[in-house]
Amino acid sequence: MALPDQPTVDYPSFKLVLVGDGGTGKTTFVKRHLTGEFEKKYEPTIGVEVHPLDFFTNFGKIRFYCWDTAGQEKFGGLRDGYYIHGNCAIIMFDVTARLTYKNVPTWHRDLCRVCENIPIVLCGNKIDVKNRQVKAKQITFHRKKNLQYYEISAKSNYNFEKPFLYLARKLAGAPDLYFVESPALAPPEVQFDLVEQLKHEEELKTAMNQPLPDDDEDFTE
Ligand SMILES: Nc1nc2c(ncn2[C@@H]2O[C@H](COP(=O)(O)OP(=O)(O)OP(=O)(O)O)[C@@H](O)[C@H]2O)c(=O)[nH]1
Ligand SMILES: [Mg+2]
Repeated sequence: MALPDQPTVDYPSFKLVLVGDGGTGKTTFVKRHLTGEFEKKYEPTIGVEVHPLDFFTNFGKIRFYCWDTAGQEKFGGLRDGYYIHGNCAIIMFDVTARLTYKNVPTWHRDLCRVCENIPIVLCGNKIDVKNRQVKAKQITFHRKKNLQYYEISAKSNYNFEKPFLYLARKLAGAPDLYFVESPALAPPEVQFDLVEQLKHEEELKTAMNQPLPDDDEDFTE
């Protein structure tokens, strides 16, 4: 979904709404994609920056118009205009800040009120930080709601393409879709312990086979 003053493109394009608490890394994440950063448009009436991010797939080019709010969510929920005509979404939290994970159900509820049945990816960002606060096995919300979950680090580009690939496959109805070319990304700004992260990914896999806790109250200090 293009903004009124944006030229539409002759290949499939989708509105992607990006939500999550302030400071979780939404802006940092979309700005990794250099073309999208260069071509962003600011829409002052709804206080949002829209970054067109292109990806090259074996089925041709695909564009995500990534809607990134300028932090006004701190003043209450986002306006419906932000969500309306959303084709897909990313809900972001910060693995170093528990509260941002606790707030995920609220973001999910607000989103689903306006956008029914759209593909959604949950992203736990900042996995490059040592001593993360939200452990892989505590992350269960996506299983309850049938969302895809990825661990990411915007600052190191770790798993940058995964959420887009998942959404592109769902939107195209093509599980065999893949990216044929990597987008130009900003160079990594942090290094992290990949071996440690692979342990977290293993933990996540194991947790997938455990029974779900009864409710979100299980997630306590
Ligand atoms: N270590 C680390 N820091 C990150 C990462 N991503 C973002 N940050 C930092 O987190 C802070 C907040 O990032 P933003 O991208 O501004 O967060 P936001 O979600 O856009 O915040 P609002 O616009 O207020 O909603 C900044 O200081 C970023 O540098 C990451 O992957 N790793
Ligand atoms: Mg921001």
